[in-house]
Amino acid sequence: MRTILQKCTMVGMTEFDVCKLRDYAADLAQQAASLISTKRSEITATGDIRAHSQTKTSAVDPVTEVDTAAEEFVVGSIRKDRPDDGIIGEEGANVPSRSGVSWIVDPIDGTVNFMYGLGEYAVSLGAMVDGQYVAGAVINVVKGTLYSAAVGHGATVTYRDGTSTQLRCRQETDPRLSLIATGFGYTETRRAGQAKILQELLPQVRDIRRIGSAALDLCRVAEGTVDAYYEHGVKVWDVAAGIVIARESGAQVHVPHSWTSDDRGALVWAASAELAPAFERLLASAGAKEVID
Ligand code: LIP
Repeated sequence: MRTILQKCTMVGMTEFDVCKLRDYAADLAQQAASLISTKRSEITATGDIRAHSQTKTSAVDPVTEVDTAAEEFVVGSIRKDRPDDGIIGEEGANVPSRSGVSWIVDPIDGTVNFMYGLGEYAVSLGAMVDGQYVAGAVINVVKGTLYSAAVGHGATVTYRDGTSTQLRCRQETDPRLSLIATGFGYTETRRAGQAKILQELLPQVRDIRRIGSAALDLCRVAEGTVDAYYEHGVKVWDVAAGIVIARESGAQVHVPHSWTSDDRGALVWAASAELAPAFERLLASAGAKEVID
């Protein structure tokens, strides 16, 4: 199997370019976060943000004007700065790539938290080269905490005060002592299936955290504030950046072979190399390795 560098080189990229993709994603994510904060303040100063939202796959799957505006800003910036790159965005952006690089954009991951004013929502920008996740950035919009990574170059967290540190996942080995992040879908059928799995898992782990952003959940695995993460039915834009950040922190991240357009509830999970074998057995015993419709 060709290495990532070989793949990057095949499309005329160098190892250095992978870091440039990371840095571009980090800068653009910070700009988008600033836009989101400003727009949220403007809206909530005169009324309820729910009046500026619609729904997508179900009555509890929202999209706000700010999601759309943020994606338009990110797409416009990429089209101007990197016109040959492709773009796939949660809110509809779909631009083919001529350079071999494609950007996977979630303008607000954790939209329900954004609507309710819960401070756990993020901008997620991931870069794919030849179908491989190679770089990405995730910023917690409220806290200003920026996570970024480039394949082969580690993962870093930079705080609002400018301090930064390398990310290393925790190395817990026992699932019974592990704090597990997860999330739930937007349809009754999938939530019922997810509840059954949770009922099996909960007695066998330390505890569960459902925070509401897959992108930030993978960053929590990378920084060691949770030991593992699993979820069915997340979309590639939720996790494209978090996959690189978690992997570069030393975690294993398992994703579907391909995210098809149909909404199949495939499993994404992440854990440290030390925990992964036992956690995978636990997921399998709870029936979590199967797709949930
Ligand atoms: C969210 C995911 C989260 C999942 C939510 C939702 P969105 O993405 O990041 O993990 O549990 O149901 O799908 O919709 O806020 O971009």
